[in-house]
Amino acid sequence: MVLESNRQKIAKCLIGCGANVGARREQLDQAIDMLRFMPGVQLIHVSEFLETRPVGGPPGQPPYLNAACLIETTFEPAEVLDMLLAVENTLQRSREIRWGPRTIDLDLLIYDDCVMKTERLQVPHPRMTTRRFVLEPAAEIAADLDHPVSGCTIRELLENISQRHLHVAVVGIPGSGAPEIADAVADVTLSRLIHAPAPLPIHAVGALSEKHLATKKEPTEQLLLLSQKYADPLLKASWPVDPHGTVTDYWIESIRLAVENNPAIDTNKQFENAFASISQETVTPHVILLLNVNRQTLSERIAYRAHAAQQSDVFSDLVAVQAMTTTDQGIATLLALQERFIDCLLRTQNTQCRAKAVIHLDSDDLGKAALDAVAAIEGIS
Ligand code: A4P
Ligand code: MG
Repeated sequence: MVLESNRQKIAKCLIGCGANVGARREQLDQAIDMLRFMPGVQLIHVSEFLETRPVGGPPGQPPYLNAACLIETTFEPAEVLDMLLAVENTLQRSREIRWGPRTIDLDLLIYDDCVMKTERLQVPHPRMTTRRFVLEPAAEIAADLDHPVSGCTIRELLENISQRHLHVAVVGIPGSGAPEIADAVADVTLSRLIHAPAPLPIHAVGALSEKHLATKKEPTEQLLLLSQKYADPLLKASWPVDPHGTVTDYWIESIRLAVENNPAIDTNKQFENAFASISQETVTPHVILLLNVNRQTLSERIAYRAHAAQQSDVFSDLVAVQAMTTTDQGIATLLALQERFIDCLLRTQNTQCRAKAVIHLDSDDLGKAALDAVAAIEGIS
């Protein structure tokens, strides 16, 4: 029977462990011993314990001891989470502040090739790809283990965040707050900041009449000029080697995604080929911070900023779309593009032009999104 054979299936899981209050080493040892003697679990490897700087959470926290374990288990993912929570509870873990000090924290990082998201469990762990305190111990015991979303091994993920000059791209539709989040990350990390050289080519089909559709199509040459402008600061040939990094509030592939399936924009094989050769010359971002905004916030934000956008270039990403986005059709066009970003970055295995580390951030509250973005990038050092 299906149920029976599911139960017999043995899954390989990577578990992340951390502690930053109390007798950290003893607490980690106790947690690992509980896993060792858990029925249905076989403990395969345990990494060394690594002292790390706290990432995110309230300031002034003591340093962490972090470790990773590789287990084999017949438990389903939700059962593994229950087991980890039970071990945490036994070790008196209290939950007062998000990312606050803790006697023990056990995270399910990877469960075979499972990709899932429910209210209480997301696998692979959504923040692991930019966390050195996770990847270093994990690489020690499971360097060749695959991370199912990125299509990379743990070793490759660690190498990715160990580049000397990192490129972090903040990606989102106009109105998602990409310029603001990029500013915040560049500020904190002392990185070079590059704003999009021009707005994305976005037109709502409904906002243009049939007659306009024929005359207003963005010609291939225009799109290629724009693509070249996006590419110029990111050329591999002149990529810096200093350790401060570059933050951009755009991603060159956004142009391709913005024009794809949009009948208001004229693309053809010639465009696709020429675009591919421009894009190939650029550095693929090492990390993408992918912003997600909901319909309500997007409408309010655009309406509120429409006036300001005319007065200054602070919201320059919105100037070009402001006329169309006040319509429902305009908002729908932007949200459809947001879906294509998510599809391209999180749901497909197309890793050629895609960052190895993609962190999904909810940008309805820009203050919180900025804190989460900064924490994701601080986790790299
Ligand atoms: N949850 C969802 N997915 C998972 C998963 N894959 N593994 C839910 C474990 N839990 C998962 O977690 C909150 C809820 O997340 C759980 O009840 C579960 O249903 P929590 O452990 O209660 O709270 P938390 O850990 O404060 O929140 P969060 O967002 O899980 O934090 P993280 O991402 O675990 O980060 N700095 C250093 N140097 N070392 C660290 O170990 N850890 C954190 C915590 C922050 N900074 C750190 C470290
Ligand atoms: Mg946790």
